[in-house]
Amino acid sequence: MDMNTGKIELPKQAREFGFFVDGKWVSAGARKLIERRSPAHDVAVTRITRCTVEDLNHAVSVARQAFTDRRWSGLSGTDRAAVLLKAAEGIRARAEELALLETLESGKGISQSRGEVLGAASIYEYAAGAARALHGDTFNNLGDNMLGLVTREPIGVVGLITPWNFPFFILSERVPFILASGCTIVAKPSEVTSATTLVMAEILSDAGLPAGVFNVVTGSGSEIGQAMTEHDDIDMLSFTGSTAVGRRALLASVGNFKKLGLELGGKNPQVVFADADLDEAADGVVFGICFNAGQCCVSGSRLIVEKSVAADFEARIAEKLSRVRVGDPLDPRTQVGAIVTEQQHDTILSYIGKGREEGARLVCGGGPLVTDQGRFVMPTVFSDVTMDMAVAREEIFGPVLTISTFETFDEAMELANDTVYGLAASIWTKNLDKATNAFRRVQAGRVWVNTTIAGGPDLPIGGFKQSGHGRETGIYGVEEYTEVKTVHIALGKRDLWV
Ligand code: TXE
Repeated sequence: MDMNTGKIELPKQAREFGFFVDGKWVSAGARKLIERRSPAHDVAVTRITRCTVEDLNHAVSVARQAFTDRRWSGLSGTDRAAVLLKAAEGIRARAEELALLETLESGKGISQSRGEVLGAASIYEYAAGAARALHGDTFNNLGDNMLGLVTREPIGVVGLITPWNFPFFILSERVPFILASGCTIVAKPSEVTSATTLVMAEILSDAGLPAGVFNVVTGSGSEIGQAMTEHDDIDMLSFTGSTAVGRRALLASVGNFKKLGLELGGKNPQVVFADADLDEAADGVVFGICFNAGQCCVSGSRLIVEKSVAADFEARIAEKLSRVRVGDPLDPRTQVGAIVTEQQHDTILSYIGKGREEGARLVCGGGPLVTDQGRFVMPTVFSDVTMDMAVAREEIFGPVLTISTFETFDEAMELANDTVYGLAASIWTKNLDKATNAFRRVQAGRVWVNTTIAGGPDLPIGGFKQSGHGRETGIYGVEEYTEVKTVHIALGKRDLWV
């Protein structure tokens, strides 16, 4: 580490991982490896195993056995909570290792990774409480001869497919809730960011999670991921990723009618009214588009601003963006790191090209940041954007903001809802009536008023429209992984039918 800047050095060699099934590491053996190069430095940092479909099938049968024999689901909520609390301790103890792996594989700034890892530990602590709070319902009003119960049972074996943008945080928004419910898991992280999920398997095992309850297979999405979506012995699939793959998962689920939790894309509006605190709103908008280099499903990528303040607001954004630090993610001062893959980099640049061709006015940015190594994109803003342009309609997943204007409240709401997505929205105004009317009208699973991308595990997350199905986190996030069972208990002597 550089003592003046706090900048961390690149590791000397790539770390190699097997995969984790039935409480043990399985080494790659004769299987192929997938090498991951740091997107910011172009050097190999990890190697993971390209698991086969047989490996997946084995992991699912292990998770099935662990579910059926009730080694986890049969424990009390208190006992499950104890393991989750120990896992939180384990995450804190290995926080620096996790944060570094996350940064090396994803390209996000190390300070952000550290924050996400510690945030993840606190999600496990929240979920430990939820494991104890989970309960059903009783109907004591059915007369003296009948008692009604509604019990919640864990749904079974859960397949978990996670993306590369928040590999550890998204994992942690799901795993402790699934475990709190009593289910068992087979996880498949993104092939470019698998390391922290694998380390988590070891942390959970060290925390006392019984063998076979949390298993990780690694490999390609089109092979292992697709096989998971089709698997007849997986009871529920939680998928986070693109809307296109989410649609495939939905089609594949028909084999055994598995339940699906889907968190997909977004094209999230930032609605700024003239009576907002414009400086704070501009700060929020800049954060909302720069966070994780815009590779964030709840990224505030569509600014919809009241015409009377639009020019002033645009100038504030451009000024603030000029002060955002883009660069080496190993430097703790970096705010915007590298773009995760060559493919994602090309996608973002092609959208920037489309914005120009479609006649949007470039306010700032507009291309890659030229560096000796790695791939970076300058935060980019397009103004005079209309909703027929691709940059306004499609999820870019990069630091590209579009600006459109409105004159009336209704027009603002129409623009905000003019999208197939419905993941998140932010509203900036100091007028309570306006804020309330706006959050009621906007079609999104998460709404922020006078802030953006904020909040913890207490509240549920998920999308409206093509942004997905179901909810994660909060008490809803545990209930999501349960089946509801209705029980009628007859009391006293039966009134005979025959
Ligand atoms: O996502 P994929 P990609 C969006 C974002 C981005 C685009 C493409 O717009 O530009 O998706 O990114 C696994 N069956 N989001 O291609 O392919 C894959 O291995 C089952 C939004 O990386 O959806 C990985 O584990 N699984 C998003 C996961 O799906 C398959 C986060 C996500 O990868 C599969 C990421 C298949 N056929 C991208 N193919 C968000 N909502 O946060 C791939 N996978």
